[in-house]
Amino acid sequence: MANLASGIYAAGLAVLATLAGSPVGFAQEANYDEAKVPKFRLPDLLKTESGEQVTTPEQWVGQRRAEVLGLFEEHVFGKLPEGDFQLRTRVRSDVRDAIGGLAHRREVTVFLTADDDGPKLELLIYTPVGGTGKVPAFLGLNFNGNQAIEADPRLHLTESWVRNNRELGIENNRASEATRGSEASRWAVEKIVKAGYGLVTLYYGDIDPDFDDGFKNGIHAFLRKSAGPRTGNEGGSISAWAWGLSRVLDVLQTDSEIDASRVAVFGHSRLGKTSLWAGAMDERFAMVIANNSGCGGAALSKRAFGETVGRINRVFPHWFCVNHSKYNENEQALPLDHHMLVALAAPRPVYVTSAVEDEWADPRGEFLGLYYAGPVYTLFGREPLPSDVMPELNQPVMTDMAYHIRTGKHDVTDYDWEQFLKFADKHLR
Ligand code: GTR
Repeated sequence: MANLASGIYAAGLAVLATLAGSPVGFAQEANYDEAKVPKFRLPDLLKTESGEQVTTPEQWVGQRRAEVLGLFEEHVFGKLPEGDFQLRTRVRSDVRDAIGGLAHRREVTVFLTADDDGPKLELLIYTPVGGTGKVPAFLGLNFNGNQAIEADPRLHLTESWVRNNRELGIENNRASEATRGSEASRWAVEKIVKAGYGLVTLYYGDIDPDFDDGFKNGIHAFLRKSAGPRTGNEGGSISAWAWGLSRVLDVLQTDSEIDASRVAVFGHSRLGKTSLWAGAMDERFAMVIANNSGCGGAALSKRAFGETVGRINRVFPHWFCVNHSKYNENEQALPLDHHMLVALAAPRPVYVTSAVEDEWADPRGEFLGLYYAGPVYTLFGREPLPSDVMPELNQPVMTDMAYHIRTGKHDVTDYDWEQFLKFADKHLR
């Protein structure tokens, strides 16, 4: 579904361009010159707020980790109320002939309350046919509804709000039949089940529609105590999407085919920012994968290359907490940087990717965000990245941390999935 997804990406860029006055204005404003990256100093990951040096895993687990998590709650993503939810599931469909007979495919509705008309999430679950025992799995949000994963008319067409996309006949925020299979190229279902893994996905708009409505809809309406405008450190959409991923993991705890203790949380782009945040907040995720996650994801904010904090907050005011905009054109004042977000995955295996044509996401910044999380892995006796030199194109490095930069544009490709599967074979088997 390269087309539709890149359509969304391009739409984001178009809004940016409009805000900047013209596409030319936009292009001129973003910095793509290494020589113009400001001098920056990363906060010390291993120094506690009271100035103590962290030298043991116990100090990280007992103190520093919570401090770092607190910084991201306060200054970046915000915090959401725990929520008073009651999870119930109902199977919508169950077939064993999906993906040319390779996959057992289930559609499962997850209700968050006792009320069928209340908030709900629609899961799409693939597991290998003929498997013995529970399998490890990938869990990731999708951009267009579950029907976009495969062009199978039996899949339920999402009823949630979707972005207008004339190219796919979406005029009025209702998904059209034309969206069936439109995201298929981003989900290597066949490779995944053939390798013996499950795949669980759901539409991110089921959790929170991706537009700024003042937080009246989605899970915010259910979780928030007040209906007024958000303030300070109240969680935005990324926190909501991450919250939803944890609810899916709750449900998977009782699944008969998936081993919930071996679930990798995966996401692309805004959903890669989300997978990092979900993995940070919920340590039950066994592995964290952030594909082309860019600004607000693995990329260092203080590098100010490609997308900046000011840009992202202006175009997507609902993604982060209100406090995050204090750092618009002021990244050096951030009391954190995104190596600290990646470090919250430690000691679990973590995979960050870039695409060479995705300069907007700052490939080098993504690599360094991962690299500088290394000391926490070392603390746990895990193997960090071997060097601060970026690997060559299409030459993944995999220790307990993994990185690759591949040919091509902002996207998820079969190549990416082949590497995730190798990494998972190393760590989830
Ligand atoms: C862009 C945004 C990026 C990235 C992308 C996406 O418009 O600037 O940070 O999140 O959207 O999610 O597709």
